[in-house]
Amino acid sequence: MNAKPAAALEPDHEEILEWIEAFDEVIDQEGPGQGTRLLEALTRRAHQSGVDVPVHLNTPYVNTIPVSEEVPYPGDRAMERRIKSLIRWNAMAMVHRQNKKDPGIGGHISTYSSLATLLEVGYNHFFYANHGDEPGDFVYFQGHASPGVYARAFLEGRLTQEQVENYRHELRDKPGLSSYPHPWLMPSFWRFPTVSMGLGPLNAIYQARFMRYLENRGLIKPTSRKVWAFIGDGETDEPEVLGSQLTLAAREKLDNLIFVVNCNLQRLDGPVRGNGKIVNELEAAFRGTGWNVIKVLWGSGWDELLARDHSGMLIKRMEECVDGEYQAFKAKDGAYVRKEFFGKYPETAALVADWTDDEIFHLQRGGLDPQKVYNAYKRAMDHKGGPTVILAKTIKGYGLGSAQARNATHQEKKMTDEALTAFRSRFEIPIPDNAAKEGSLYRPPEDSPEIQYMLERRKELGGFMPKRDARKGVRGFEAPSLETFKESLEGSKGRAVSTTMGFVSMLRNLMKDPKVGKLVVPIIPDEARTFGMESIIRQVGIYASQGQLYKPHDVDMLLYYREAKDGQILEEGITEAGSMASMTAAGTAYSNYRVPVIPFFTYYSMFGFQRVGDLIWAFADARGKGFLMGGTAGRTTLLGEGLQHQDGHSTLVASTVPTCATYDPAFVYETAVIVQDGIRRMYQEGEDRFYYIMIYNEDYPMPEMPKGVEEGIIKGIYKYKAAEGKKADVHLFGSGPILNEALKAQQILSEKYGVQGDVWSVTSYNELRREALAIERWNRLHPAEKPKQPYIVSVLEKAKAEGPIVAASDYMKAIPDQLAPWLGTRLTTLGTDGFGRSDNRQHLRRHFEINAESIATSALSRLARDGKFDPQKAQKAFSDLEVNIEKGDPARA
Ligand SMILES: Cc1ncc(C[n+]2csc(CCOP(=O)(O)OP(=O)(O)O)c2C)c(N)n1
Ligand SMILES: [Mg+2]
Repeated sequence: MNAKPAAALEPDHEEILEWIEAFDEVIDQEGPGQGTRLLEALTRRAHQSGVDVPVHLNTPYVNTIPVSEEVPYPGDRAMERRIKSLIRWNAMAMVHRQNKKDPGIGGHISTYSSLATLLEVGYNHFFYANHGDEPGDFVYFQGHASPGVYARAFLEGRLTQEQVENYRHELRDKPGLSSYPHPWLMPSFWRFPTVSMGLGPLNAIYQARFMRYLENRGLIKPTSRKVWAFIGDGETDEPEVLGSQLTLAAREKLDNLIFVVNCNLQRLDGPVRGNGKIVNELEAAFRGTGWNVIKVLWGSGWDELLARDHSGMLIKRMEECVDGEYQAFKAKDGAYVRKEFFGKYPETAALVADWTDDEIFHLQRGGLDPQKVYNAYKRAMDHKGGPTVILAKTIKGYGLGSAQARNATHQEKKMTDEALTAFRSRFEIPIPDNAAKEGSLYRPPEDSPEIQYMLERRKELGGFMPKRDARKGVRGFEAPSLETFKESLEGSKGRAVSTTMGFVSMLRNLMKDPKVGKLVVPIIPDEARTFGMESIIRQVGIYASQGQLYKPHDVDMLLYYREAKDGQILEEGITEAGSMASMTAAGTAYSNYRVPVIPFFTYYSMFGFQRVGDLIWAFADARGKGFLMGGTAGRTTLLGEGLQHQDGHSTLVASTVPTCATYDPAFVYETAVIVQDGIRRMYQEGEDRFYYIMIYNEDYPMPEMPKGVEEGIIKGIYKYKAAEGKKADVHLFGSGPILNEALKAQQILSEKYGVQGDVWSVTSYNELRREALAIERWNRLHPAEKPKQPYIVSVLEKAKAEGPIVAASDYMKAIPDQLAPWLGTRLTTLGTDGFGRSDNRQHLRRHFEINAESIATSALSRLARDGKFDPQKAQKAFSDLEVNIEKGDPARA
């Protein structure tokens, strides 16, 4: 035991020194365990005596693992260094040559240069592609480090020279590698899209949690596989990283989760915390939430200096320097470090007095020292009962000569000839000057010791990584037939119900299905009661890894709050981001676990696409499947709640996601047809798509499904109610509950104005548009051939539907406007553009001009303009039907 460091901090305090000596004695004689007990007892005593106990979440600014506890490195250090150098070269060369060839094409060299050791130790010793018959680990890579991941795969022989040389040239005859991890673009390679900062760590936490869910529900065998997430230190500023999910990981005791934060102290523009220390901030945040924190700050060269630091001044100096200084130490040289770091105190200066400047400069950061990194990983692997974060201090742009640790390092993409040859020499790449200057790739022969070592290590660890199972469907999966949804197709027999209630009953029945029932994963962010899902809670229980440790107060009631270890519902609490991360883990399980679970994430539609849109985009990239259920949908159907809650636009945002099929059904049977077909297409046919389906809370009688409408429901439109006995003068398109307004308008028009209208249910403008665009494209590319007809055109033609069309929905006018290219001037759209208001449905629909009266007057107005109706009568209809023509435009109100 060494009491001296404390002496440095408390030089004149005899009493404190005596206490420390006594404490040291206890530890010497009875061991560290007794030391902990003593401190705990003292803390308790202090609390009892009203003495303030300072809360310190930071430990000294040194490595968490003392040298005495380190184990020796198991690999061939020299060989691994050599391999790492080869990867460094190829990663850098790949980016450099591309930018030389195609200026501005981009790519990053400095992130990987800081991360190389952290990844290589993992690749050589920790990342299992599979454990015997068990599946392997999941690794979330820092997106900007992808050149390093590619360079390794190139050396392993997994990627061809051509692919690498076409890095960021994906659209060439021989397509190259994608910029970042994108399963959409490289489906057999990347599993997890991470490059939108913050999403990787969030998804990793929920992935680790979902792994436990699958185990506890008996859907996979318990596994020792780990989830590794590599995160930038700058990235930790994203709320998704240090948000509430950190406590979830600790609460759920996720010892299958390891975060590695690459603390290179820099982000894009400059230092992450120039005036402070990012490691200390993160240590406090993670320790405060109950994570196991392992700091890897100093390389082995420092061990000897720390051992000789009898004055404690070296640790003091380490503590007091801020990150801006640490960055400068690595941007400058040994003389600078001697002067500015060691030179501050005579004691520290003396420690390196007989060292050369070079020796000082080569004192390494912990995250670049394989010995230190190996020990941290090993300890993380062995840790039980909770997640681990490794805070590894590195250097941004390590080895890039004059670009190392500069503020502009992140944007470095090209190097000068001198820098290239220097890099080549430093990392001992056996290529001549001219090849180095060109940034030529270099792969040693297949039988070289380097390649053989790499291959042997990966063989030992079960194969290559990253790797994604790109098989489409899951063999043997059979979607439930429409018959399974019988109850939903039969209508409500006159009872007024909402499409949300109908959906909940459907879900309940689906979960009873002997085949797919257990695969359903309902996900809810604290809105189960809003959606009337209490019965499901009782039926299948809420997933709780610890079971239910209390007797719920409502246990005597039929629908009590049931939590269970094998509960099926993921009740996420108030976190749409966390819920979407669960959705992502579940929606990609068909590939990651080969278990085709079917998630239904049901939430307030307003808090989906606009709140967690980026997560949804990444979900699509990851080829996620499943159902997003937009609850309390519609700007006027959700009454009372007002501007922040009433959603009239999420379907528009949803239309921007290429694999998302958006539906706005009016009746429960429509929802059933869409869900059944969705399950078949996604899981049986293996289509890469997911669904966004609106569900509303307005009650009305649900009709029985008419015959022969299935195709129309799925494609997006069918005639629901024809004009009685006569040919229609107008066509009224309605979606969701606004279909009822169209039906009322049909009646008004016929009864009061002798105008006949057909009513159509449009379940998806977006699907209709997509199909039409695809047809248009074909027509455009084949001018000499007979043009094909989009579905929307052929449906109307077949029905001989002529005359104006008035389309109304509870969403923005831009939704039906999507069909304007094919419906031309026939189309009048009514929608809910503008901010919502708190009021009841009647007033809201009048305000947004989508009520029956507005639809009817729009039809008359349009007929009048076409010369098919008397304009004066049309004008009068507005006052007769109380449609105020003087009020302001709701779009701007
Ligand atoms: C959500 C999001 N915002 C901004 C960016 C742009 N961006 C790319 S890298 C980067 C800096 C990353 O710094 P850090 O996380 O410290 O990683 P490093 O490269 O230093 O390892 C930024 C801001 C992004 N990719 N995603
Ligand atoms: Mg950084």
